[in-house]
Amino acid sequence: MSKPSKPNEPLVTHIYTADPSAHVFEGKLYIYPSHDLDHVMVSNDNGDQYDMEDYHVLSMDDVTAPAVDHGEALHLRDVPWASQQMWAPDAAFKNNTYYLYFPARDHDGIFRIGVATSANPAGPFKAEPNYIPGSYSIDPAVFVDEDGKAYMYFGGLWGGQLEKWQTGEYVANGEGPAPTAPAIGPRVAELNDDMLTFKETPKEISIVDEDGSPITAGDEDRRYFEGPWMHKYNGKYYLSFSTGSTHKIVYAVGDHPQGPFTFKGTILTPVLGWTTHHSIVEFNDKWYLFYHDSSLSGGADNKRSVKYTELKYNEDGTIQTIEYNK
Ligand code: FUB
Repeated sequence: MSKPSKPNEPLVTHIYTADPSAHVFEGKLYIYPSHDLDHVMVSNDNGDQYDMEDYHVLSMDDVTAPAVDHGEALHLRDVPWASQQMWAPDAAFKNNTYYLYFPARDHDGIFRIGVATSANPAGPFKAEPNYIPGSYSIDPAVFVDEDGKAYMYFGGLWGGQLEKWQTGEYVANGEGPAPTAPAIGPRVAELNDDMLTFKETPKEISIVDEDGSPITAGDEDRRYFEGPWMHKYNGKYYLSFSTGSTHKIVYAVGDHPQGPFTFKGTILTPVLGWTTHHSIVEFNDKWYLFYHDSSLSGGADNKRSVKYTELKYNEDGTIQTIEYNK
């Protein structure tokens, strides 16, 4: 049933959706969410409860129009390298092609990042036979800069396995740094023009405080956890992300797409449900935050719903904090 969209209400209620990556393609808003399944799962720190199997793409003609579910855009069964858990995706447009980027566990249980292509922003997408060589962990976000260069940001702690990649190789028992040591940063890699491969070995991004000191691993109100997003505003690069265990969406600003970035503040206070995950998009001269919460399911961590709200800047370019209302 289609109903008009309103701020802070689920975009769709016939399925659970999460981890929204919003883009303007062909004059419309397209949202690339995870598709949470309506099954009972016990939550654990490994994220086993997020056991998703496919993606649906949503679109909106404008922010008051009903959100349209375009149906199954890609299913696990059609991804040769993947075994389970299709987590937070993103999409990009280049070369007259739409690219869907998505994390999933490979047949060894290691999270990798894959890509699938379509001529249509709503899909269906056809997966490449292998994951992106050199990719690992979760939550890809692809940003195409004004000069046409494309960058992938990715990585997530705990279930997202980023702690296991500190040496550049997968270390099965790899653990996070001491609380006083610099936090593990998200990764960034420029993409080749084909948008299917990395041009370089992924690098760790540096996030520092106003004094230039690295944010530490024990600083859970500010350290990177998962869900990176990149947007550009007035020539500055805004890296925003989830703090995971403290459940905030926060941001840091830099002069270059690969950083370093200086921590600035909170964009969204904790939502109902353990995870928080967002994207930021400009549409018809306004800026919007797409996010999710677990209100529709009454608080089930693994049954989330995508919503949006307007995002506003202060004159100095800082972002006004959005107080979550259940
Ligand atoms: O949806 C599964 C995982 O939960 C995502 O990849 C994370 O960002 C968190 O939202």
